[in-house]
Amino acid sequence: MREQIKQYLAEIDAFSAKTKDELEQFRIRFSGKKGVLNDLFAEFKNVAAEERKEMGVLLNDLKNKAQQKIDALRENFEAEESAKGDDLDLSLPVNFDFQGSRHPLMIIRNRMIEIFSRIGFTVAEGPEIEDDWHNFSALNFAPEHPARDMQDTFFIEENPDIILRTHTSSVQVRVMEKTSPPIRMIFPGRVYRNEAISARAHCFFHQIEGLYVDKNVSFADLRQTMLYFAKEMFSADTRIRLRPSYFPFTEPSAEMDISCNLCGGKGCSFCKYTGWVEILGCGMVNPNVLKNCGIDPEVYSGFAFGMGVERITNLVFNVKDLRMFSENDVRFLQQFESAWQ
Ligand code: 2U9
Repeated sequence: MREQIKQYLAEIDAFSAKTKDELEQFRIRFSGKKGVLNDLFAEFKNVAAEERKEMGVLLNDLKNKAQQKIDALRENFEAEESAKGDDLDLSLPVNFDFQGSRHPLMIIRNRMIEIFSRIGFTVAEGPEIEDDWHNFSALNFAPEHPARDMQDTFFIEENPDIILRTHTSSVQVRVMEKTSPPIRMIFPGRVYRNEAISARAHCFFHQIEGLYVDKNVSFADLRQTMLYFAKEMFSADTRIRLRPSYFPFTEPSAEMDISCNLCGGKGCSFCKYTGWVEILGCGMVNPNVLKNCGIDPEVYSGFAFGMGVERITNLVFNVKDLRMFSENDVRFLQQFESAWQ
């Protein structure tokens, strides 16, 4: 028996299987019901008492070696199959539970970009951390303007001031400093203001601003571009109205209302019975700003506009509380993508 075990150990040691079938044959030969191991254990009953201990150890060692060989070869085959992708079942149904949805602000932002891109506006982005020049000084803000105050703006460093941008106008300055007209671009991005958080205000929001600088750009071009945007964004029968306003970076400046898209201009609680809803600010780029950015105001003129993506999204989707946009509640977020398409 000792000699037999020795031969089997050598056989196990030398064995390797090219196919799973060969491995199965090997398993049956050693571990099967009528296999080598069962035969040897049956014989073990007849071993003389003085040899039993030694034979028991040898027999158990043989049994372990056979099992180890089988396990190792089986693992090799499994690893090979998984590398080939044979265990990938492409017919399994997709798990829809974990599908996300586009954020309502991004749905509206993309729609706005699409509308302006149809009339030749391209997109530019810039840094959220800005210096005083690009956020305030180049834009003709007076030295004592309240927006420069820590109460209104988030400061990262003082003297020289490094801040979180309060509008994307700083990107317009950066573009104008290194591009000569014609410039026809829109500027989407997140902006920050130091405000107490409520249903109507947050410490950050999203803007899209626009800029068109060329020879002979007029207020009529501004008005017609804004009318086109309002009709495409809301509905073809939307009307606009421009009210005089003031911004340091535009002159003349205006605030723009659209006819209320809930009551069609007749008057309702949404438009506070005026028939009009404010959506954006705009104006002709102040000549001082053109000069600050290295563009000759005697040769070129331009219009600019700015609007809050949250405000437009509220109007389109009738969202009442601004805070919903940053709470990450999927029950809120998942309502919009399918409603829009
Ligand atoms: C440059 C020159 C002019 C961008 C403009 C507005 C008017 C405006 C507000 C709307 C709501 C900001 O999001 S909001 O709070 N914006 O009213 N923005 S004109 O004018 C520029 C910008 C850059 C170089």
